[in-house]
Amino acid sequence: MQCDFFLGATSLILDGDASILSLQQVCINGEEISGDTKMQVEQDKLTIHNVTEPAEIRITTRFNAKENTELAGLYKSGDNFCTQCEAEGFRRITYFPDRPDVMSTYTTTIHADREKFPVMLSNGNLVSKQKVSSKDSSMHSATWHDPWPKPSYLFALVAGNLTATRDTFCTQSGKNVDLVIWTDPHNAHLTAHAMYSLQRAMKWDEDRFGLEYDLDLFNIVAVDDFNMGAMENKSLNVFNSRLVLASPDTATDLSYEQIESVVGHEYFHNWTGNRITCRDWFQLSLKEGLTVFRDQEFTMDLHSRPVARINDVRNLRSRQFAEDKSGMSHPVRPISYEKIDNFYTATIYEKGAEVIRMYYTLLGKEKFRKAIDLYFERHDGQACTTDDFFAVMSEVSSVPLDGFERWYTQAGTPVLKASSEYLKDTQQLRLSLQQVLPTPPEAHPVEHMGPQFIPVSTGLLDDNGNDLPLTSYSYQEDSGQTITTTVDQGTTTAVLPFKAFSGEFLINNVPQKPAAVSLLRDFSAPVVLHYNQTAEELQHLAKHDSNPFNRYESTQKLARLAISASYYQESNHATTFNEALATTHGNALEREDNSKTVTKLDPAAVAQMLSLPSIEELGPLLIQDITDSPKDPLLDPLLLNGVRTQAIQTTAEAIENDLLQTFNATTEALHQLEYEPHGVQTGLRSLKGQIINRLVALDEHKHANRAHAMFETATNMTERMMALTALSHSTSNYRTDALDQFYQRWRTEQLNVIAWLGVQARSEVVNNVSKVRALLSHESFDMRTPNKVYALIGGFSTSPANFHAADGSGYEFLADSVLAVDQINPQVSARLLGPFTTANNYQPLYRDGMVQQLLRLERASLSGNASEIVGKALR
Ligand code: BAL
Ligand code: ZN
Repeated sequence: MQCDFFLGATSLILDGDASILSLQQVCINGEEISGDTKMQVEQDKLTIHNVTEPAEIRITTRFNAKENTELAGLYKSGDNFCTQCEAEGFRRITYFPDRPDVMSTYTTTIHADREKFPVMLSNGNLVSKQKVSSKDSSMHSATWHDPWPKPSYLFALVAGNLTATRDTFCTQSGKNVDLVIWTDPHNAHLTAHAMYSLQRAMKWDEDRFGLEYDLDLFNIVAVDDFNMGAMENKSLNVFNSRLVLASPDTATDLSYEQIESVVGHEYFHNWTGNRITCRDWFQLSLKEGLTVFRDQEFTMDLHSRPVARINDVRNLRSRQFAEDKSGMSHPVRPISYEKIDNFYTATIYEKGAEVIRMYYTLLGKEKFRKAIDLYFERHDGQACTTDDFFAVMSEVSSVPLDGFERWYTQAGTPVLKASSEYLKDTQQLRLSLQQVLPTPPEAHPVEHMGPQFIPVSTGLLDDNGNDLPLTSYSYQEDSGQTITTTVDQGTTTAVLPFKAFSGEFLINNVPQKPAAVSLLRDFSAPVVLHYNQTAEELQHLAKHDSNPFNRYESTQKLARLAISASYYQESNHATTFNEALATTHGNALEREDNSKTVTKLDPAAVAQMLSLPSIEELGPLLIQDITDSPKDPLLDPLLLNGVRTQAIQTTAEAIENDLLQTFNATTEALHQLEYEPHGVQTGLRSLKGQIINRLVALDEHKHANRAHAMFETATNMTERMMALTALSHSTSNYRTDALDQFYQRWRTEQLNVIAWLGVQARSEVVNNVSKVRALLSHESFDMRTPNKVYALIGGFSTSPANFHAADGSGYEFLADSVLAVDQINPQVSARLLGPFTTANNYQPLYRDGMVQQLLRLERASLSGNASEIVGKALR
């Protein structure tokens, strides 16, 4: 490997991990050096003394890639070699200044056995490939050169017996790019969707952002053993095979959607990440938040914008809001870390994307594009910071962005408290807002925290459900001066720029008292909204709001209120909200008379409206919802799970006939269609899946046979898995039969086996822990394969009934598993620990059970990755 970098000091300090590397030789300008006066090797670095510029430094290291079970650096997946260098894997290959701001050009030569490793890849362009010259040698070599300077975390190398699926893409300037997807030979037939997704991503980035690909070749390699989802190495993306391979029999609709989104995400990194990278790892969200925003927009432009937005917000609430309420709470730009691998979090990614979306909301589509253009013009080829990004946005924005930068520096989810009053005399609606920031970690004393800039997208509905036109709004500044802002004619949604701890907006020229106020449309800021609304107002919004996100949100709020009233034994409220929820669900299922469509609304949106908030979503929202209340804020997860299940059953009972009718209608409609992983049929399947779950949860004796029939007649993985999931929570014999059938039929397909492990792990059947423990020894399970570990052990922790079992058996299982996995792969064991980081949110019975296991883990000699999470969970 050849790399150019500048030496700034006489002692050159290079990162390196001596737990894997064995240093063989160091030569400077062709002369070998040795001895303590010339160099020192320590556990994490190599120091070479008295180096004068310019110098050629040649370092030879040895390591055993086969035993590299951490899957960081160069390792073996099956019979193939591959690399993962982000964040600090390159130092497990050789000694190097392994930081994102050291940009170098790389020339890589690979030598390998010709038969075992016919394919040898690295970044950039293939310069030469040849047999090793001696006559009977079985070796060959390949040299690659990447002309673009890049940090070491983007380096990649792959060698193995791989099959290529090839296609091309003609860029906007007429350049032909070769596209290749490399897989194990038996999987080559599963790459069509990934290839099509790549082509669509390349086109979309040109159309939407004017960004063209900058090399002649783009490779994707699918590997089975991978810690993350995928990696954006320059021109040689390496992917977890579950995010490349797909056929109707091995992938669900959701997998198809994820493949498209992640292929897009990694491709989009070529500009937001590779061409402009991060100055240091504290800036990780600069590339990840922005690239998630870009992949979200890609999905929205290709499919349904509201459905995609709802999915993104559900994901944010269940993962990132929960993280904010945990020992892992950190700002989008973290203040400290022990292991950067632990900070590839929902806060960096998903909250980071919300921060970008708020710029987008405030600037508008055109100005946002102008600002992004300026970002590329000014910073192409540089290693940058979130401050650089903020600077270009501020420069282009017509709204002053003061207070916005606190989204990067202050941890936690703000609570936005709202109240409204109609002022008949002046024909105004007064909207009073207050933001309450969470109690910060020590690094941010309360007195140093300032208000965050919250864009509040607002609309008003009349009695018939129509939007009232908006003309202007007024706001009284701290100085006492009132500013009136006119909104564009015909506008029915105004983005109110709320930047204070408290303030009042007056919406002018409102001729009548609105029947309902629609706040935070499209979820215009990542906050928890407290706004008192009656069941009638929420039902009105659920039925009529012109903003589909808020139609969904109103049903979710009814569900949250129903569940929280039952949880706190407020039976009158519980009855009111449960009834309102059932009516809303019934309304959502309405179909047009004489219409061929299954539902009036998009079936995908109906499925979302019918789904109740998950326990992960409910937990932090429930805690937040009662902050003003004298009630105990510590959660009882089993009680919460129980009342949630009850709400599912009560509402399903009230609309059982509607559910059955729609179930039959979706079955019939789907029967007419040949499987495609997109379009209206995916919505129909998701509605069908939602309904079968509700029915089996309502009465398994009555409905498990229906789920079993759905399983047996399914012609695709989506419906098969939906039926299997519904059955997995039941105790009926149909469950065992379906699971057995599934395994027998699909045991040779790794992706199906992983799904099979996961569905059993997530089951809510009581005492499932023993079944899951048994699966650890099943022939299909392998502790060294992250996908299997995440499915079985990670999946188990998402089952509230079993993870939080009152006897502590769930917590013990997780701790036992972490101890075992940590010996093999610390990045994976650290991720498994996530559920323990919320220990302090629970009532003593549960918290103490988790703490007992955390203390047990603390006493064991864990990896640095796992210890950091244990420490944070205990603080
Ligand atoms: N950079 C790590 C994988 C990803 O976010 O694309
Ligand atoms: Zn990324």
